[in-house]
Amino acid sequence: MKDLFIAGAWTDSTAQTPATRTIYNPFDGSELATVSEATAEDVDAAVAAAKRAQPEWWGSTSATERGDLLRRVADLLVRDREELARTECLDTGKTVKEGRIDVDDVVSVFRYYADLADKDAGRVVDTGNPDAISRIVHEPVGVCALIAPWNYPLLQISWKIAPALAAGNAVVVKPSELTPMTTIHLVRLLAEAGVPDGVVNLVLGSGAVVGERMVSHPDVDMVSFTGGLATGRRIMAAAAAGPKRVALELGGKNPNVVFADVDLDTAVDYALAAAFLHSGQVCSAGSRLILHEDIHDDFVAEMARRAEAIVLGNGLDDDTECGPLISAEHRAKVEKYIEQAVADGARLVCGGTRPDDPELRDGYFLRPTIFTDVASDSAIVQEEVFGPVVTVERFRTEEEAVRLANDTEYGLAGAVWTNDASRAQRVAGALRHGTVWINDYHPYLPQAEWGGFGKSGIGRELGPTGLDEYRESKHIYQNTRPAPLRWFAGNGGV
Ligand code: TXE
Repeated sequence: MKDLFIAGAWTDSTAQTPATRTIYNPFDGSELATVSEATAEDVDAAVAAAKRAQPEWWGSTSATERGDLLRRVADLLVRDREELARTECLDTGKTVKEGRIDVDDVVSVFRYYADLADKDAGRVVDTGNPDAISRIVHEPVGVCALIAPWNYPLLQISWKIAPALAAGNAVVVKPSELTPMTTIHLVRLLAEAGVPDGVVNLVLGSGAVVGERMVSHPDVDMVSFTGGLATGRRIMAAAAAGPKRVALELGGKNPNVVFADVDLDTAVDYALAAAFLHSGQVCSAGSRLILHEDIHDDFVAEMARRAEAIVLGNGLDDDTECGPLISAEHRAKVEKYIEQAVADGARLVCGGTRPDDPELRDGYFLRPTIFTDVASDSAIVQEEVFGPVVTVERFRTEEEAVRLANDTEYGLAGAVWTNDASRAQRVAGALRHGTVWINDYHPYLPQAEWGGFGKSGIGRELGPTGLDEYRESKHIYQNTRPAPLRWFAGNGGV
């Protein structure tokens, strides 16, 4: 079992006793694979390989060539689409259909950064002096540590790898210890596409050992992390010792605001997808539904009816609409939030328990759950639950809707539903969230920045800004007619 990729070679852990980790299928708890578990020394070797390889990679390739390489990776992802989608399903519990959507997204992200790689070579700056030339060029940051979570393993690591390579960096990659399988596959494809040895390195293992070593390593110039707020804080604190650059995507508590003038059928349909896609384990999940009081009761009744009908099951089955949560521990955490909400006086409209179906007994399932009559300052409304749980609040005025939608420490994404075009623009403008959808939920585009206000993080992924995260700007100034300055008049007796 050689699952670590260091300096262009697949290697095993250097641990004294062979270190491995078992990967489980969250649908039934069955064993999926056993993979190598890296040590801190393996991380050191990966960082050293990246540090050696990066100057040569940057110095010997043009931006166009780096773009061509990313395009070859995209083609290989297309070739392996079905296998990747299936692996993602087995590893995360999501449906194969969702797995395919993830692969398609990743393909378009690699193609987007392939196209962008050579489009911005910097700019010329006016010096105000005819004898001076000034320009801004972009250079890579250096060695980047890329750390991803378990909900969208292939997608989230690709959002980091593609721009990092386009910019000429070398990377050390760590997927979540729960879901390494598609990242291992992706690294194989990167090697097949011709990434030089040492430019992409893969280490597997826990956050406490492998992640911490990546973040604290003095030769790592930047950390890009997607995951939970508590871990994000630790990473930022560790990076401060460098100091080194950080990019953080830390989740959200995202409002979905619905005014009374919308088509109820459509808005309910989207509210279900917003809240329950991938069992709510989505950083932008619409977990805070904010309804106009005139439609509140009808909306909730219809949404609950449809939520009860969501087909839970094995992601490999065509008729499954929702898979399990990622692990027993994570489900227990979500169940605690549900218990607490009930204790706090929220009204449980549907769900709140595990399904009865004996076929789902061994998986980490939870029924789609809706709470009404929630206090806006309660944990269920304010904290990221990251499960199939949505809270419903009601509003009377536009002002109240905006206040509720912004009543969060997070600020990743949100939506407003209305047929009043002016109101839609007013509300979208007033929301303090990194992405706002009007009459939609969840779409994102490789060419549009993704990231959060407030505690949702620092920096942006995707779009041109997603490339800038991995570049330094350098100012090169040339005097074309150098002559003595005589600033110090007495100097040299002149
Ligand atoms: O994530 P962690 P967890 C949220 C969600 C969830 C909570 C905790 O609310 O309930 O986070 O999930 C690595 N140094 N999100 O504990 O710990 C870890 O190995 C360096 C939102 O599973 O953030 C994994 O690779 N790395 C989110 C990655 O960090 C460390 C998606 C994410 O794990 C580390 C997932 C350390 N000290 C959870 N500790 C989103 N933004 O989409 C852990 N890691």
